[in-house]
Amino acid sequence: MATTLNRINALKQVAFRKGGFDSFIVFNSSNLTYFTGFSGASALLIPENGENTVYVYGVNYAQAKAELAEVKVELVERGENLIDKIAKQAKAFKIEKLAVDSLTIESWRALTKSLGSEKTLATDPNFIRDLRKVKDAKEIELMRKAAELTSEGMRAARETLAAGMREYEVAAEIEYAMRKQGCYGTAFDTIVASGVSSAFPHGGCSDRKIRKGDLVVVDVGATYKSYRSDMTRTFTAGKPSEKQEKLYQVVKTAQEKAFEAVKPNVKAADVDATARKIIADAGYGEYFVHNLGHGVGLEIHEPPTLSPDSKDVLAEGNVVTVEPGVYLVGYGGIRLEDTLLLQRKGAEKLTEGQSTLNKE
Ligand SMILES: [Mn+2]
Repeated sequence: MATTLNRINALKQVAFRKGGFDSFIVFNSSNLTYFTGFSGASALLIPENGENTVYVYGVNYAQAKAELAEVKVELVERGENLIDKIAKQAKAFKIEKLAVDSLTIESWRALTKSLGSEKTLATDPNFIRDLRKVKDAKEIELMRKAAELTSEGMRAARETLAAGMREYEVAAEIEYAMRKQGCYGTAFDTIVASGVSSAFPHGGCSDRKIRKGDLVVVDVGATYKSYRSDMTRTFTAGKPSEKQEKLYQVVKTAQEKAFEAVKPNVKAADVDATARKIIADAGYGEYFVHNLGHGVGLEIHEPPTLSPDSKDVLAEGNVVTVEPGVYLVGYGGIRLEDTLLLQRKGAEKLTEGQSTLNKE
């Protein structure tokens, strides 16, 4: 696979040509997975002149040698210091102006000291963030699969959820269904939040017994080969009340209008505003207490952000969630969420599933 070199070259293009750097060190684990497809790397040194080098500790060395064909694999031996080792290599490559994606303060200090004062060290001005926002064909294929598995999980929730069950039992059914279909893990801790807990956007999943008449927020995500997906539905245990149906329609309309607004070249803040206005006009503006959505990929929350203060402009290849919600503390909450892929003309829903409050 030439994926690693393609992505490294894309970074070189912006970081070296536009940014004026002559090398880049990747430390962030999602970024390392993005460039290498391997989750056990500790650092990746990308010099303008020299070999791209991945640093791994002994525990991951054999796997790195087996899986990484496009970069040099360097073993960090017992007793060796990773930062010193990289600095030494950087000097050998005659590196002058280095960018890093993320580093602890301690490591930053150590690297600065190791490199010496004549070298320039700077943080990535969002080069990788911007690359990762636009998914390539390979990523889209994996995200489709992750979304399909997520939809399977939601289907299981719809089929099994009933009054008398405990929240964790519903979560178990969801995760079992996704696992059976081939998911690699959950993208985040499954949320099954019933009754008063449904009014907390991150209500979690407890041993609470679901009662008749409860609103139940189910937020599910599957991971497939490191790529994630995100989906939420809200159900009632038993027949919904008039108030529940009314609230649900507000959130559903907000989501549908946001779907129509999600397009390339549109400001993410404007999509947020579209959904927020519908909820505000219905009188629930103050109860929509979070952003409309977020990017998804190797991480469950990544750029672009669909929020009132977002500076992002949406583009073809973005994968984002649209998830309006209304939360009435002491009563219950409703959220609807799907993961969308931005195509040239509009958004395609990657997660698929019925959207009704009443399960029957
Ligand atoms: Mn989400």
